[in-house]
Amino acid sequence: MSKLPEVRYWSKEFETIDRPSLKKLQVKRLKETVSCALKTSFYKARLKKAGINGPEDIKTLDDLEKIPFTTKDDLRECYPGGLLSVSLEEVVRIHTSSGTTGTPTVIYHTGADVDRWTDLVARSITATGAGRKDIFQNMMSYGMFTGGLGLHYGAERVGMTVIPIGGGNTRRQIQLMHDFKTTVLHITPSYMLHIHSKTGECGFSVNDLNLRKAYLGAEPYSENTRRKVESLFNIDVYNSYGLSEMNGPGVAFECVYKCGMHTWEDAYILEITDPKTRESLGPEKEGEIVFTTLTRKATPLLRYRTRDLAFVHGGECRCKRTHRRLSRITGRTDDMLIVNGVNVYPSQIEEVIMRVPQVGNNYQICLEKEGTLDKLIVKVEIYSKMFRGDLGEIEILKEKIKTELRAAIVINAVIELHEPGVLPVFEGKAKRVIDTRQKL
Ligand code: DLL
Repeated sequence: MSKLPEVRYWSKEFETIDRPSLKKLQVKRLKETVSCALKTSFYKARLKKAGINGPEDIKTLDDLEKIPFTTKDDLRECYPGGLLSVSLEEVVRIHTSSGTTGTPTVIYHTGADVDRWTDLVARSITATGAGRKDIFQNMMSYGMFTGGLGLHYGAERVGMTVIPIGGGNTRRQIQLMHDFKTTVLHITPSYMLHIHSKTGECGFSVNDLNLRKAYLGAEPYSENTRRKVESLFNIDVYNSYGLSEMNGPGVAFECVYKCGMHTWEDAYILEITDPKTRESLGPEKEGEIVFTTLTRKATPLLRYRTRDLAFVHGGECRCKRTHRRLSRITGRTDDMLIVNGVNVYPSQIEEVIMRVPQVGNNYQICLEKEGTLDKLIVKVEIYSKMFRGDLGEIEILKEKIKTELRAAIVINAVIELHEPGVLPVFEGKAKRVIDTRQKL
């Protein structure tokens, strides 16, 4: 791993813009966004009620507070065309969410919207030190999911050699990584760990690969998982955050210093708000991420509540970018589990199990009812050599994980240890939590 990272910029002027100028730019773009939004009946009614009839009602960033929040339910109610603010002829692309949890949400893009998104991705890739010499294997699925196409266009703009394989087909992935000497991967953390499990089976070791970096995102993962992937593959891992409502990937990305994700504030206004009081929070205080698009014309979104929880790092980054750094996503306002009255986030469980060296590449969190009580079962794959040794060691390991979990989450979990390959594998976003309690 590199010791003294070289700092490169894609659009230095914007990336290192001084904060007062950035704020001025944000006000200008917010006015334009409000104008755009007012073309939809949804925002026209919403903004009018809030006393905003035109861009002239936005004078400073403090005026943002007058704007009501937009929620996922609002987007669903507007499905399919209620938030489209240009004529359909101007639209070149549509992305929708999968709709597995209800009506899908839809985001329309004009050609210029896609172009600006591509530029943000190119900027993000360059911030990690990658460039024209890199071979980029994009293991995120293409299609309505934004992970595939989003990075694809940005990588091509940077001039990388792109392998657009998409998700799945693990053997072929590994073979291509080997044959084309892939240097950079884009992949979910869970699939990355699976790739590691399968590399040996395909007749390769990580030393046969030419991998240097991986962009991991699209699902939550802990700092311990980052470290684990870095040491398993001997590469640098960069966190990448985004959501389809804000285009997709390329909203916030780590630079070579890997100390939080620079959020591209010339394209998005970032707010951290208290999920209960809605009060705006300062640096280092965790709350819900709220975004306002600043450059998107086809589907402007104002103060969109992401339900993702994080905080903004204080201080400046050594790379000299002035865009604030978002912490790792610590959970979602809707993924908190309540186990016998105790609140716990899946990320807290992952943090503990992924620091145990014997733990392999997969785990699952199950919640069941036992009588009137909740039972938390943490199923963990461990390296198979453990099963060949003294079985007493397995019992000791179980106890160790149980004790460490209890110390972190104050819950007595049942620990199940499994051989590799037993738990379900996901080629896209992993489904880690199986909660059957409601069904009883
Ligand atoms: O997952 C966009 C994306 C693709 C981001 C590829 C990064 C890489 P959605 O399918 O709309 O879009 O899901 C967005 O995924 O609100 C978070 O809850 C979660 N998420 C995305 N990136 C991260 C991350 C894409 N780095 C939802 N860490 C978001 C934790 C993440 N959670």
